[in-house]
Amino acid sequence: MSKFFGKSAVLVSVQSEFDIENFESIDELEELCKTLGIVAVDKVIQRRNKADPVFYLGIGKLKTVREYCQHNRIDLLVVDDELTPVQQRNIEEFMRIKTVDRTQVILEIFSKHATTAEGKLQVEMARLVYELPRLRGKGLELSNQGGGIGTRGPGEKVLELDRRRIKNRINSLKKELIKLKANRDNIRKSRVESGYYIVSIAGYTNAGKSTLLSSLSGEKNILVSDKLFSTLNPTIRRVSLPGGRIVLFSDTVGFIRKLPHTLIEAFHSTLEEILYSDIILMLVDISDPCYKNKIVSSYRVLEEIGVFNKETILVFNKVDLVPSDYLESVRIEYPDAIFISAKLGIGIENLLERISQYTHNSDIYARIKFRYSEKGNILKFSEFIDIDVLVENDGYCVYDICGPEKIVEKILKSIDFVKEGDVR
Ligand SMILES: Nc1nc2c(ncn2[C@@H]2O[C@H](COP(=O)(O)OP(=O)(O)OP(=O)(O)O)[C@@H](O)[C@H]2O)c(=O)[nH]1
Ligand SMILES: [Mg+2]
Repeated sequence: MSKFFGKSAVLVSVQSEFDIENFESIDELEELCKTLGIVAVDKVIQRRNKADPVFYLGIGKLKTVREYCQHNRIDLLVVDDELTPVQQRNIEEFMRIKTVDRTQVILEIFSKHATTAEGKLQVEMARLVYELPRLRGKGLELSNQGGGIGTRGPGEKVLELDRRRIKNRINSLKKELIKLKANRDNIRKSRVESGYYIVSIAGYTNAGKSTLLSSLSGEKNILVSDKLFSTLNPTIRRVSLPGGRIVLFSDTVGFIRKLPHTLIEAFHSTLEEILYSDIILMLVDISDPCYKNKIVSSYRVLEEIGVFNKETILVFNKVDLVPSDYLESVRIEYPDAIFISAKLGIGIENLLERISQYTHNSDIYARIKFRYSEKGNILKFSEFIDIDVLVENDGYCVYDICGPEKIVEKILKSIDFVKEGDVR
């Protein structure tokens, strides 16, 4: 259970005149809060060009919020952006209730949902990087007792010690994560070298990525939940395409608007799974009225992790939740997209067909003539390539094979070929 569970909160957001996205941003913040069990009692949006550097909201607005909170026994203020350490301190002193920002909310969700050793370390790292410039409290209070300007009070020393401790911990976490990354890189390298096609399912949190992986692979054991950020670390499964060819699918951490930088950095090695795939499925929840903005911010995250010029298929999910005329209008607007319901299994064949098309376009072909005794060495790749048997007798075989470049190359290198005239 999160430490904020059951708290009633007011959510505040600053929205500039030009920023149409922010209305949705606060609704999204409400969803994030719900994931932690926080009850959003009210949402306040202030229109101004920029957040106030001292109090985030204008002081007049903040006063109104303070009165509201006092009258309604609100115990938490949640701010829709990352606050500077100064803003956070000022707001808390002024409001006299706990104040958390969007980054803290997301960090808290991540820390609740991290299950793997790597995920836990990644979250701890992100949290410490966030907390380091915000250290205060005991240390600072003590330092006020410590003499006049220019002298370092006892509190400052405590603060300095805390800082050093956190920096040391960050450094040792970095080292541990580098080790884990090396391990992950090796596994990934052997996966990439194996030559199998890898499809990654990317997209906004809650778009239905894990549901899709579960439905494609037939595996029930994949965590699906209406909570945000249920999946943090990558899950990889084998999926067979029409015709029986096996490709690998990976599902990983979801995206969100204003994904905190500390998290992008900490989760970089996890997000890199997307970077090393052959095809990206960009999954979008069609039933979400803000899906267009979510598409934009998902592509932004892809850019941020360095994905350029990669085959990306836009896939609209949850078609079962929208009326058919609405669905039609989206189809017309996005003629190249695929429309599915991962939950009900609608449109899955089209999706697999599209992936098959891609794999066929990337496949390479070879006609090979080899001794019958070599047959087993070819058939062990049969899940990942297409084989057309042209000749097969006790002496030799002639096959047309087509498949991923690396696998076909591997076969060409390892097989003892029969030259013309060797066998009849
Ligand atoms: N109606 C409907 N609900 C769906 C569909 N696909 C997924 N859902 C629901 O959407 C919610 C989120 O699904 P997940 O598969 O956990 O989403 P995700 O993209 O993996 O989310 P994170 O791991 O949190 O990023 C769950 O409640 C699913 O049951 C669908 O096609 N139709
Ligand atoms: Mg998931």
